Amino acid sequence: MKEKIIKLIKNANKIVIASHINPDADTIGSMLGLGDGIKKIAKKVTYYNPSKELPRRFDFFCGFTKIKDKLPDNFDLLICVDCASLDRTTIKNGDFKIINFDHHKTNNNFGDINIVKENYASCSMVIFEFLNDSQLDISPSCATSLYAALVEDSGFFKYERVDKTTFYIAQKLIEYGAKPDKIASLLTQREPLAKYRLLQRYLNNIELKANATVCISRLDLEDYESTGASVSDSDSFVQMGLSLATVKLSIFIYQLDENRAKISLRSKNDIDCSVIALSYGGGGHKRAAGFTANLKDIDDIIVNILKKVNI
Ligand SMILES: [Mn+2]
Repeated sequence: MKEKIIKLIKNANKIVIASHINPDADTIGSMLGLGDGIKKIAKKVTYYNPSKELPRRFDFFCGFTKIKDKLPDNFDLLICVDCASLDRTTIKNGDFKIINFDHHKTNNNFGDINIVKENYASCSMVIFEFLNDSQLDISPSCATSLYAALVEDSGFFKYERVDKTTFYIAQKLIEYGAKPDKIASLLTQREPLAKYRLLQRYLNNIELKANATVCISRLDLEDYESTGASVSDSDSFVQMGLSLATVKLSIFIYQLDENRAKISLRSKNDIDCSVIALSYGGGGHKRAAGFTANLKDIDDIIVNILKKVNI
């Protein structure tokens, strides 16, 4: 399989590496780390992300400024990273081969070649393994992007899929030049005040339901506008709801535009967020998942989720 991928990369005239909409550190770090790793064997690589705005926190990843929100007119190979389905990239099928590197259990194997490791805590671990096993160069900047992706997607080694392989790959990335203290500081200690103004509102809006086992909070467009914060500033808030002692499911609803909101889910114990998200057309992992819905349907959806989880 790896040889086949190397051959496809070497033979392609134009390669697009694509990351998912509403990007997180894992999709951006996997994309840029992979691009850096294959630069000696690839003719031309374009980094693609469909979002208009990228989180500034990732600006230390190698190649961050080269990410485009437009596709080249033509390309013969598409490599998707951290995408459970092709529509996460917003790219439609076309006259090109697709390689799919991922770690989502909900991945629908949309590629011509699929390397999906659902036991891995991050997609960047899948990318590391591919580069390492193929004897491709892993530069310090490549290791930095892959390590940053790994620590952020694993909640700094806190989440369920963290195991000895996670630490083994983290160790290898440190050997290749990733600096854990610097990366942690760059990821977590450059927050804008607007984010904390928005967090005040998130905390104020918290409601506990179902015997305080479900935490629900909601932010509207007005909250983002009046604090000056962006949607990506609230990415981590849902996790705070889950930090409460009695809470087993944290639900965070945030408005995307006039008609739609995103519902983000995090869980402890046996609640499978990906099953809930899938039933509303979204996806994700057991402990972390999400979906988009019409504003007018939100209240009914919440009632239904509360019925379903049964805690
Ligand atoms: Mn991921």
